[in-house]
Amino acid sequence: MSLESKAIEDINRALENNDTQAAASISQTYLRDLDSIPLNIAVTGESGSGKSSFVNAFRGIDNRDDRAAPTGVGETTMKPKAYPHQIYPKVTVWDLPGIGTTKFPAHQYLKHIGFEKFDFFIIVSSDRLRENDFKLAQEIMKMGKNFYFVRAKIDSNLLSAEKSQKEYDEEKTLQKIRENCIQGLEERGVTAPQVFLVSNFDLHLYDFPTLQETIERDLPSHKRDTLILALPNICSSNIKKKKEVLRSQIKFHAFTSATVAALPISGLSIAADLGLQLVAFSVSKPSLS
Ligand SMILES: Nc1nc2c(ncn2[C@@H]2O[C@H](COP(=O)(O)OP(=O)(O)O)[C@@H](O)[C@H]2O)c(=O)[nH]1
Ligand SMILES: [Mg+2]
Repeated sequence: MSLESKAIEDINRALENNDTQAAASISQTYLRDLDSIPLNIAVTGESGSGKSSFVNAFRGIDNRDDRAAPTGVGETTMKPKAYPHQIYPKVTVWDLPGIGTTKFPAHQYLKHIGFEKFDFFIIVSSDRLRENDFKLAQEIMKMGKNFYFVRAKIDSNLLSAEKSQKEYDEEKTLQKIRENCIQGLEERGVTAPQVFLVSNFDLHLYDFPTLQETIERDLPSHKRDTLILALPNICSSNIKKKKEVLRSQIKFHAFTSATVAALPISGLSIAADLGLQLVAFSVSKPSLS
């Protein structure tokens, strides 16, 4: 049962017992719990692959912004660095040290960065997959965590292909890169690898939207809403999803404040009205335009 359904059930039970105060308190606790659900996203890979740029893009921040993770030549992260979301600080994107720069083999590297705290990993690579990428994938798999491969800088790969190929076809080129990556990973024992081609400078293009959907699908439901609210507004479907999540939370805010306001004159009829209001909100999902 989702946290939301459980809260609605408990509120209804409290209202059936005419306990408006308990109902208000369940609603308040539900909202507080939502705010405190942490989501920790690890961004790893080789140095120079585009990790820090991905962290920035994911947070909707330009590389040149003061709040951005430093990027470019010579910008090596030696310790995991946390980048909390500006609006939802419980969502943290971690810029991890490039695996090659630490000189640790993959399993020690994962211990060193404290892999347990992360909900999932993004392994960023560019141009071609390297030995460390395979090893990282294998070790993360062993530790029972989810990971996604991001082939960054796909914009520059396409540009070179366009310049060098006689009959350039963008879709075919993308498909070929995707297949090469998947094949390479499978040959190294990574089962059903999930590969996404991304330009950190244009997240709405290529595979980033599919990456988002895949992560959302894989996350437990109570973490899914946390992720959706923190994602950058790269397309209208993101904005619609955010609207849905906020709409679901608004009914609890409305209910809490209405119940608290009603408390001095609490009684069966008021409690029943409030219960109906909550149920009405929970069953009616107006279509979004
Ligand atoms: N064209 C292009 N360049 C990128 C992309 N992502 C990163 N870069 C560039 O690649 C270089 C290394 O990126 P950075 O994020 O610092 O890599 P890190 O060392 O893995 O953190 C920087 O000059 C970035 O501007 C991308 O998607 N497309
Ligand atoms: Mg970096």
